[in-house]
Amino acid sequence: MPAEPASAHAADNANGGASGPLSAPAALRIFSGIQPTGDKHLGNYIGAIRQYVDGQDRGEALYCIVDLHALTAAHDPDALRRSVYDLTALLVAAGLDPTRCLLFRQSDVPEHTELSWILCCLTEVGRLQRMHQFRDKSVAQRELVNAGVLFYPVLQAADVLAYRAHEVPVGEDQREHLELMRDVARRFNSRFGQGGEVLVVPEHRIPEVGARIMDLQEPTRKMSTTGGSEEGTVYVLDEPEIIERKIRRAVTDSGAGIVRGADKPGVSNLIEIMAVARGCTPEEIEAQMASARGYGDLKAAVAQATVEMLAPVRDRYADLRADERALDAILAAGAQRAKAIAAATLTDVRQCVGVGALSAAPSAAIGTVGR
Ligand code: AQP
Repeated sequence: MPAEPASAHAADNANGGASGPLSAPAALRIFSGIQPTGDKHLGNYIGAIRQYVDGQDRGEALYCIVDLHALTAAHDPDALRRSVYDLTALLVAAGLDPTRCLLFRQSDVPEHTELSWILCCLTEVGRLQRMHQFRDKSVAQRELVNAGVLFYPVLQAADVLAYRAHEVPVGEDQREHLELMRDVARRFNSRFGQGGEVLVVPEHRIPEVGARIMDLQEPTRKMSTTGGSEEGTVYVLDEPEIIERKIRRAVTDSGAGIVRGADKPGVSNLIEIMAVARGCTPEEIEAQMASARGYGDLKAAVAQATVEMLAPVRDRYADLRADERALDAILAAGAQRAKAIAAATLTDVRQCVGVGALSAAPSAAIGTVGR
């Protein structure tokens, strides 16, 4: 299913990015982060994880388990460590291949937090306060809205910018954060780049179908780790019978037509899920379902397609999760290689902003204007 590349750069590279070993120079560098919180759901899978797998064939792909972002919510330290293993196993089970991508833990590369502080000093507090996610989470965390929730998008910007990534595969809910990231990169370059592009201004890559999978019980709100309904959230590792039950009980709309529409959020959501699971367009699903007897038939077909899509992930997960040493080895190797890239960016960034020792040989990314 094609995704929406944000610009000509991403589109030009969509089929021409280097694949294969990471030692090859990157025509297209792809980066995305994912939180090790809660159980990953169908929205995460369709909006993000599926795109990660696809990215391995399109460019130099780096994927980061953002455990530092997870600290913005109340958490148990041991559970957080376990969740990093859970997510590593899930991502590998879903098709990430550590020989074709770089998979690592955010906290293993301290350059992220250093860059985050520098970028904080270029970001208006007012803009952070107006971000949708901040407003939603600060309502949800009424007792203690920690500063990490406010600065969350700045750390996210640092994650991506530290790698000079060109493209960021995400779901629709991250569009606003990507815009902030782009503005911060532009501001850094115009203030400190001396005419060069020290930080690459990245493009989002949002799937055309499945960018915003909705809660099955409340189809006007997105399927979500926090705040969603249990019955309306399909988890990637749910048993087939559970998936079938949740989809069978999905809230649908008045009228019997199996077509998408603004007044049919429940049916539209089911059609989109099925289109992704079957690898065809929503229009094709509407045509296939034209002779269906009603929503019952639609739900049965969506349930079957979803179970079939997720079954291979579920089948591989248990064995992968059982071997924590192997998961550690994947994360350690990923972090080592990620650190080499991020450290080079940070050398330039320090040089530009005037902190740390003066570097004898400035990188080509730093412009010559004004020198
Ligand atoms: N409903 C969704 N549809 C499509 N894509 C989605 N994503 C999240 N929800 C949907 C995408 O999943 C990626 C990982 O997001 P994350 O690291 O923020 O993980 P999360 O906390 O598990 O995501 P949630 O479910 O969005 O949590 P809440 O709502 O509690 O904050 C991102 O690329 C995101 O776009």
